Amino acid sequence: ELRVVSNADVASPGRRRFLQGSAATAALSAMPFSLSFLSKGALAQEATKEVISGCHWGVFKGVVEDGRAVEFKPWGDDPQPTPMLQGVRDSIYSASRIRYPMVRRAWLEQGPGADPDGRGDGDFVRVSWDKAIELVANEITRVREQHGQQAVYGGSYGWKSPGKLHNCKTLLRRMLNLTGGFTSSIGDYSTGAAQVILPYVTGSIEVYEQCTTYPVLAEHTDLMVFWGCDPHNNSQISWQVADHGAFPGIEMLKEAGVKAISIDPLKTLTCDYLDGEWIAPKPQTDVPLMLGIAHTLLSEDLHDQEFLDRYTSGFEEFKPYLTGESDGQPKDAEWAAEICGIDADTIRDLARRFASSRTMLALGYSMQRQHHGEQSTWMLVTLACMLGQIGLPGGGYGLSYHYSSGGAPTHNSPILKAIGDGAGGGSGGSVDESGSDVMIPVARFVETLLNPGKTMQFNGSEIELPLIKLAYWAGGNPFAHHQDRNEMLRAWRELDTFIVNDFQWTATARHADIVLPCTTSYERNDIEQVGDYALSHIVAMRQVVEPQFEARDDFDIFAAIADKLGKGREFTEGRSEMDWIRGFYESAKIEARAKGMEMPVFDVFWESNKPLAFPLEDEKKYFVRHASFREDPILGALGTATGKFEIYSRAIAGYGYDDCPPHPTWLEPIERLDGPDTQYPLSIASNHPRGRLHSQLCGTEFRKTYAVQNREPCWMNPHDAKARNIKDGDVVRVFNDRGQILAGAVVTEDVMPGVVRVSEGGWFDPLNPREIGSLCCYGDVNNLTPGIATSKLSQANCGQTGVGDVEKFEGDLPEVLVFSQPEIRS
Ligand code: PGD
Ligand code: PGD
Ligand code: 6MO
Repeated sequence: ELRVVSNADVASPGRRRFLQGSAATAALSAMPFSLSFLSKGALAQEATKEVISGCHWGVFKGVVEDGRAVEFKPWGDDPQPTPMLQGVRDSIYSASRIRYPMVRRAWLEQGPGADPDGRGDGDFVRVSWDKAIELVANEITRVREQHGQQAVYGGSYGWKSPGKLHNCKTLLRRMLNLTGGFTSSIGDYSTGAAQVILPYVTGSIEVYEQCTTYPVLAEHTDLMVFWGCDPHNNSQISWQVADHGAFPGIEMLKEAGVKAISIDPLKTLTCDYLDGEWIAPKPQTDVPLMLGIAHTLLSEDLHDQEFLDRYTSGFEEFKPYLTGESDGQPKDAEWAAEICGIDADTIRDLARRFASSRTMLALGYSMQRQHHGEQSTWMLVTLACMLGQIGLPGGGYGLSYHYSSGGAPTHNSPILKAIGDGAGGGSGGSVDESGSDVMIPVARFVETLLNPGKTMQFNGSEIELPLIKLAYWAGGNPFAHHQDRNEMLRAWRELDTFIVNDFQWTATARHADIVLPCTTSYERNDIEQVGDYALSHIVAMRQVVEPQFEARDDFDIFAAIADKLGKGREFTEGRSEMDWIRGFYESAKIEARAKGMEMPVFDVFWESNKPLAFPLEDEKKYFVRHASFREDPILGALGTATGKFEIYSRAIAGYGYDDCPPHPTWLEPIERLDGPDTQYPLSIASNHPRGRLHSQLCGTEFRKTYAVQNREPCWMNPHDAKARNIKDGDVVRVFNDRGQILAGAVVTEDVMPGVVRVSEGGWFDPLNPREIGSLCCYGDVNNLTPGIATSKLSQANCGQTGVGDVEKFEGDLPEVLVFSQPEIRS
């Protein structure tokens, strides 16, 4: 392994042990120093080679034989490689690969906006790259001239590939910023509600911040509560290159004998691994469950009044709601039991165990991706405040244990810079100098298309929804990620033009007017850090194979468009791919030096074919979240208005939103299992898939490892299956008023009765693309979910809200076509 030389490591014997066995200096001096020509054409010509690279799924070596990647071998230091890596390799070669620039025939022949119902029917015409770039550039100009720059939407949300240069989302914004302006998006689909409410409650967004580390948990925690939180599934991937540090972390808990409880409608992988206690509430009823626990703490005097007095504000305003003094309904265990389906004794028992143990409440994101999703996160923090263990080793709450290996200790590493969006931001929103750019909450794009000119409340401000005529997506799959597919299809008809860069024929690409084929990150060079929190290494993402067919890098595509619009030089700054990568590395090298570490020169790093390791120091290894605040609530004050945890928010009270009251509150969602006005008998869980990253890899051979009759799996409890005469392996139709999909039944005790699970990310494959409401033949769950917002506060998505029913599919089984090339007549 290649490591930095740290002055501190050499000087201080206490820290030296982190380098033991690594032979840092030896590794460096043994490195063959070879300067090479690092251009694309210069890919080594040996018959077999192994090339280091990285992706959302981890660091790997691409084994290349005669120019073809035959295997992606996990890196030797990966503590838990994901089996998905084989699907990753296949994404280069899969049948769903986009080969050439394509334009929808009606759009090409009749112009923008022609035959909008025909989007998705596969009638594309192949064009040359020159033609495609010209069409795109001219259309951007036309829309800006006719409708204003805000009519161009470049908010393009999604899980594009990692890499500091080939960040297609940023590159799209860079091109649009430099050539005029556009409407952008704010927020994300992952934590849209939590990231807006948490700054009011804890003073920062928290959800993407480091948790108390696993070594601390292993030593101090008695009880680890995984509340809708499944690190063993969700940390298979990371936003940057995955380190998989959650796996050894969870193993430490197991070895230390930490007791685990999983509160989840599904039996999770983490619960299984830790042999945890499984408590299955009805989906979307966690707020009542938390309130029932809180009520027990209060009524049995198990809450920490001293903590509440010293470190929080607003408990006195919340208390009358909890006791029922304000609305006549005590939120006691009996009341909660009635709603969430967990019996009152269990609820009281949970309260007592939480209070008598060193308890860590680990919350996932699913519960805030629900109607009124702000409340569950707020209520969990409130519960942790009442328990009074925040800032103590192993106690309190953690909001990213399941995500990108939060809790895996952070190394002492510099931060790699990245290409900017042309407006001063690395990858964030766009603020045009003319000030005319608009940002809309990311999940409200469909609402915007349907309601131009409407005023929307958002986080204490008002937004006038712009008229959008052109949307450009790069690095996301809205026809997978957005809710209420049929409403979305209606909204899409308002667009004149939809342009997509991707490397695979997703439903999004199929619904585009202009499709530009890009490279996968295995066909270009880049650089990235390993671990979103761990930051353990810098890895060269070296090109594994040549670009396939006519694929081009997003960088080159956007540079060409910018050039057509007169800003080519500004876009590239005259720098090549390797110039940029070298530049990012060099500035990290300078930062590292300031931290007392010496990174090898770039060429040594690049040619080493190894990730560069950074040291881990005690202070960060044993990090305790909010310890400094607990130590000194004045000097370490939180970023909230009062500097304390806010159980009541004056700011939110001031907004006066009916769907987001000023303290955590149970609000009925539009629908839920056994809800008062709910029409359907089953709750639809749309968890993140075990065998994919959202929709990524659905088009690869890896699908065969989980698909049932080539359909997305639908997990059902035996009780619900039997009642519908459904057997394991049957094709079923899952439906509600919003839509209908086919899926393959998996009958399992791992899902509670009343809940079916169809993971998000299945590719949308309408039987008749021209018909809204048509049956989806593969199983895109977002045909069934509502497109509504969580609340006026955060306007986030409600992907994990939804009910429906399931029946055995008896008709002629339609073929799944979405994984092959669309019909091409050229
Ligand atoms: P991905 O499948 O990752 O889904 O939604 P997102 O759109 O991120 O899509 C990424 C796309 O980018 C893929 O089509 C991939 O091929 C493409 N891509 C990858 N690399 C590149 C590149 O270098 N260049 C270009 N041009 N394209 C590239 C995810 C979103 O879904 C998220 S984050 C969440 S948390 C939500 N979760 C749910 C949910 O829990 N339940 C429901 N019902 N719905 C959800 N939707 C959301
Ligand atoms: P989910 O799988 O949707 O993941 O992280 P998030 O935590 O949102 O849900 C986690 C758990 O919550 C599941 O076990 C689910 O059963 C449970 N759950 C659902 N509804 C409820 C409820 O009402 N109450 C309770 N108590 N539990 C509930 C998502 C995160 O994962 C994100 S945002 C992204 S972008 C990444 N996506 C993927 C991915 O697509 N695939 C994998 N393998 N890993 C990922 N990691 C990341
Ligand atoms: Mo997400």
